[in-house]
Amino acid sequence: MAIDTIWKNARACGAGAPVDIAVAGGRIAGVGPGLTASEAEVVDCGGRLVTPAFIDCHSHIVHGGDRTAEFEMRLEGASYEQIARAGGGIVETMRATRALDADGLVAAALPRVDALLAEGVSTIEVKSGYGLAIEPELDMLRAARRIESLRPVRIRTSWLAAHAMPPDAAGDKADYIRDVAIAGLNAAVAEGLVDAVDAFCEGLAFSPGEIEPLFARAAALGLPVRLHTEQLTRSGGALLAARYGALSVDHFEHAAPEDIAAIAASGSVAVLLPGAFYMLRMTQAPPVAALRAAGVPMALATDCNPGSSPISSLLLTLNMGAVLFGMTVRECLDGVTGNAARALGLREETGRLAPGLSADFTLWDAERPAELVGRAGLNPIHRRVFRGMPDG
Ligand code: DI6
Ligand code: FE
Repeated sequence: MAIDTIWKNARACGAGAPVDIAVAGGRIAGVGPGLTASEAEVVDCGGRLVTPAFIDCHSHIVHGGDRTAEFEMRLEGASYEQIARAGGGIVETMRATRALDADGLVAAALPRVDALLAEGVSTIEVKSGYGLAIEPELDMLRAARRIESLRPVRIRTSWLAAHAMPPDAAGDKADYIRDVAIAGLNAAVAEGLVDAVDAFCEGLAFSPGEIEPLFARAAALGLPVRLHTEQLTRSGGALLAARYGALSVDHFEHAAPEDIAAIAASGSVAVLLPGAFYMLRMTQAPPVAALRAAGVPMALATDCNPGSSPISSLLLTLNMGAVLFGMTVRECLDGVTGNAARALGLREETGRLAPGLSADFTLWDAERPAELVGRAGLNPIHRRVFRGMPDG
C-alpha cells in the first residue's frame, strides 16, 4: 500500500537517533531513520518524544452518578467495606446507572473519555457492572460501543455483571450468576457487545467457586476472561483466573507467592491499579518486585470508577505506579502501551511502534520518557495520532 504520511524526526523511548514513522492506510508501514516516499505528506516532529498511544486497559468509565459523599464518609473514618455493606458503594452507583438510558450513560462518560484522550490515550477498556440486571448491563455496553462512533478511540468491552449482588436479587449468589451474569452474557454476545468477561472476586462480592460457572460459559463462547482479584483480601481468584488462561488479573495487592507462580505460567498480565490503592489509602502494595522477578508482564490502568478510583488521568496513574508501587519509568510506560495491549488481547493491533500495527502514537513536548512519569499536573502532549489520523 502507498505511504500516505511520513512523520519525520521523532525520538522514540530508548532509541538514540531520531526515527521516522511511515503510515499507510492507517497502519505503521515502517519505523527507522531516513524513510522516504515520493507521494507522501511529510510532517516534521521536531525531535519530540514519541510513544505508542496510551491504552487504559481497566476502566469503569461508563456509569451514572457520583460518590464523593462516600469519599467524605471515608475521610471521617468509615471504611470502603463498611459503606458497601451498608448499601452504598457499587449498589449506590447501580441506582444512578439504572436511572440513565444508553444515551444518558454516553453523555455522563464523555467528559471522562475526553480527559483521557487529551493525555494521548487511544484505547479504553470499558466494563459493565453497575446495571446488575440484564437490561441495564446491556445498556452500559451499548453506551461503551457508542463512544467509539463519537470519538477517535478504540473501545474494548468487558462483561462485569458479577460485580456485586443487587439488593433486588431474587435468590442467592449462585442464582444471580446463573440468571443474570450468564443469561445476560448470552444476550450481550448475541448483540456483539462483549470482548471479554470479568468478575469481582472479593469477600464482599463473589468467590472463585461462584465465578467458575461464568468463566466456563465464557470459555464455551470463546471469550477471554480477566478478574478483579486479591485486592482487599486474598480470595484465591488468581488461581481460578490462571486455570482459565486469563488475559489479566487486576489489583493483586494481596497476592501470595503461589498466585504469582500461577499467573507467570498462564501468561496473564498483572494489571496494577494505583488509583484505587491511593484513594482507599491502602497500605499493602502489589508485589511488584516478585512479579518482576517472575517475568510477569505488568500493566497500569486508571480503574476509573466513581467509588474506589475516581481518576480520569493516565499520566497521574503513571506517576502513582512509580511513586506508590516502585515501578521504573520503563515499566510504567510499558504498562500503558505494550503490556496494556496484551491485557486486552490487542498485542498485534496497537501498543507498539512496529510495522503492521495500527498507527496509534503520541508526540510529546518532552525530551526524556521520565518527564511523562516524574511530574504531576502537567500534560506535555503535542499531538495524538489515531489510526494514522492526527487530532485537530
Ligand atoms: N474496581 C471495582 O470494580 C471495584 N473496585 C475496583 O477497584 C469497585 C468499584 C466501585 O467502588 O464502584
Ligand atoms: Fe475495577
